[in-house]
Amino acid sequence: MAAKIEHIDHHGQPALHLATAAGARAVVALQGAQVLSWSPPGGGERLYLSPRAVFDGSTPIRGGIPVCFPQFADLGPLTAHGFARTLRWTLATERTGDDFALVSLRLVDDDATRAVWPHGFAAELSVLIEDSRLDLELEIDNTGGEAFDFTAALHTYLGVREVEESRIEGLHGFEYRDKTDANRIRRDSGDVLVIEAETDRVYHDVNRPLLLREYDRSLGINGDGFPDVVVWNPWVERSAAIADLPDDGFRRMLCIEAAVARQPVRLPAGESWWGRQTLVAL
Ligand code: TA6
Repeated sequence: MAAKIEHIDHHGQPALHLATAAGARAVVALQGAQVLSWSPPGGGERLYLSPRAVFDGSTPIRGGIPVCFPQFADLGPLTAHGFARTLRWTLATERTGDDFALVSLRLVDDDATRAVWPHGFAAELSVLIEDSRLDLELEIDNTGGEAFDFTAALHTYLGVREVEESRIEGLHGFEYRDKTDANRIRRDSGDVLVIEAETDRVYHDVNRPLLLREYDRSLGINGDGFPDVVVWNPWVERSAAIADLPDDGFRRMLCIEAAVARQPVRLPAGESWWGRQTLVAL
């Protein structure tokens, strides 16, 4: 049996279901080119999708892997995390082999995007599942006549069994901006990062892979092209204040995001940029 890609309806919205012969699975919504689910062969779900996520085709979907573009968070005048996550992307490529399934989705500028961000662009997100790996690659082309600046992220909501029991390894020694503490710049000094309070950090220039350890499973996380790593957990009070997250939602999720945030990318006319995040179930 070869890998398979099916067009499905997911909570009333169009999506793609990817499956490999070995048993890896993923669901990708056309809205935002957002991966909503991923499980490696023989393993359980590795992403967090809020049970209160709204699927109305225009509200950002809480969970999975939102694509933030052309603005990360509130680093500019656009709505938080930019418009890419609320727009419907189009399917550009679907390919399968014996042991992989690949789709790529595209978003290009139109009157509505130019009204808020006056630039010509083409964004393409490729999603590959192969063996125990999920690979996401975002390519941005400047199709307009002038250079533009952007920030971006793959805002990955990892599913965890219990956030306080999870350990992030690999961030020791890196500088970060702490959004929970007036954006102070600090340096990570712990051997591992354990989430025990609201955490909202942009780690700068992280040039090594990370490991997320849980009781009985681990996940390798690698970024390429994205210089920064964001670690976010809203904890008790913020979780309760977020309407599309259950009050205890923070216990089951941990965002480890591949981002370009500290320094915007300046993309000259006619040029391209790409960034990738790879998750490997261990
Ligand atoms: O990436 C972290 C972050 O920017 C946090 O500050 C937090 O607000 C989160 O993203 C979620 O943002 P959203 O707009 O999806 O509620």
